[in-house]
Amino acid sequence: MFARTHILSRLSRFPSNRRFASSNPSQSSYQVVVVGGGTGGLAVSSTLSEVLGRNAVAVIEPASYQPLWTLVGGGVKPFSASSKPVSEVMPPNVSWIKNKAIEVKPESNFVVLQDGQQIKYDYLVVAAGIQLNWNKVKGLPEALGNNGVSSNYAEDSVEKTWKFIQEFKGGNAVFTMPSTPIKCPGAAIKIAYLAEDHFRNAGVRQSTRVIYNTGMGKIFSVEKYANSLLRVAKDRGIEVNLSSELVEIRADRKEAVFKSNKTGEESVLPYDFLHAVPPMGPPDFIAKSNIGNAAGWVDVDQYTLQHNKYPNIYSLGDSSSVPTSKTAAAIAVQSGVLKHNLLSAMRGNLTPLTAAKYDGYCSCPLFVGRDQLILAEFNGFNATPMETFPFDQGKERGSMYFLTKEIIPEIYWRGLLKGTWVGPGRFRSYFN
Ligand code: UQ1
Repeated sequence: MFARTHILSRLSRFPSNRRFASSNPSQSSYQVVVVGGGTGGLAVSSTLSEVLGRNAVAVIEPASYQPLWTLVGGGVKPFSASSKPVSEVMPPNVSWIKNKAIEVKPESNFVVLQDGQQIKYDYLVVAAGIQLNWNKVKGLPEALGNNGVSSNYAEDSVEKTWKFIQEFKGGNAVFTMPSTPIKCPGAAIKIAYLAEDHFRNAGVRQSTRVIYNTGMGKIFSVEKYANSLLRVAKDRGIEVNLSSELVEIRADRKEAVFKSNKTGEESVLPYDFLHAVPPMGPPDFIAKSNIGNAAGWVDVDQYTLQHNKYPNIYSLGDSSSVPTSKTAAAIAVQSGVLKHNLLSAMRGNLTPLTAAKYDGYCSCPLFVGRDQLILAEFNGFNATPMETFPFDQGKERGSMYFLTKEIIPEIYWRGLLKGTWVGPGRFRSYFN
């Protein structure tokens, strides 16, 4: 719920930040440095910069961030609705360092930028997102955007998805999902449902095979929604193949090569349209900085989001080791927890008793057709449903489609990025 007043009520307890007050653009020391100006970085820095004042909080972010791409690729929203320049979403009190963090020195409390500059911090928040590893699929980087191959995960091919879907004349429409964690794990299959819906309306469905090949062993991590997705796939004649990982695209022959994650066997599938979701992984600088776990994600306590080794480091969102799905809804709840705990730590008052704890909440709005959506909400720690509304959210509904298409984008831009939306927990308590 909207937490601004809650957090700002503590404002007066903070000493003003005179130590760092400076308009010097080459300032190289901040109370809080946030690596990443995506959803998590902005949600946290909005509030912290308001509480701590000017020149206290820096955000290191080289590029822009665009959510909503399933809807762009599916022809539901224009690209312009999905993207805003970073300058427009950066909180006013934040010092925006338009550069890339290449290493953190956790023993010395500074971040190294690409140009060699060092930025010192008292507290560090890592919200660096997830890395798209296009090169891990042979032929994919070259194929992307041409001859029926697209991805909603690439800025320069997301609009091609919709173009290719519209131009599709029948044949094999293939949708892929890797076996790695990905951001927005429903995205790979949502676009299959949206495309299938369009093929039906365009009169090409009968001459089309719609094939969803996922490297994962399940269609969805939560059984309730997995069953819903399988039911819809069956009704709509979408072929679902599990443990089937895209390993190569031979664009010249319009062939995709899949490898079974069970037997290791490879098979070739001709395609007329292919939507690829690339393998993803943690940003490389985390392992290099020795702040990651064995898999390379920032090693934090899954409840408090505080680093397991360095107490002045926190992390949320896709780059953290928190073992839940990588969704914006999860970031909303995590951002509330992180801000509470970081501000408590700054006051010298973070203890097991005062710490806020992330409850594992995640949500995936699963489009299954032009006006039907299954709003999956669940505890990512134990894969059980955690639904907000007093009806069965395993069923596809027009109301949930409307909520996701029209209301959640407003919550995202005006609430989450401004630091005031920390998830629907209060509504859930009210309805249930
Ligand atoms: C949510 O809070 C959120 O973050 C803004 C999303 O990301 C875009 C979501 O998709 C969802 C479903 C929620 C949860 C919100 C409600 C109203 C159930």
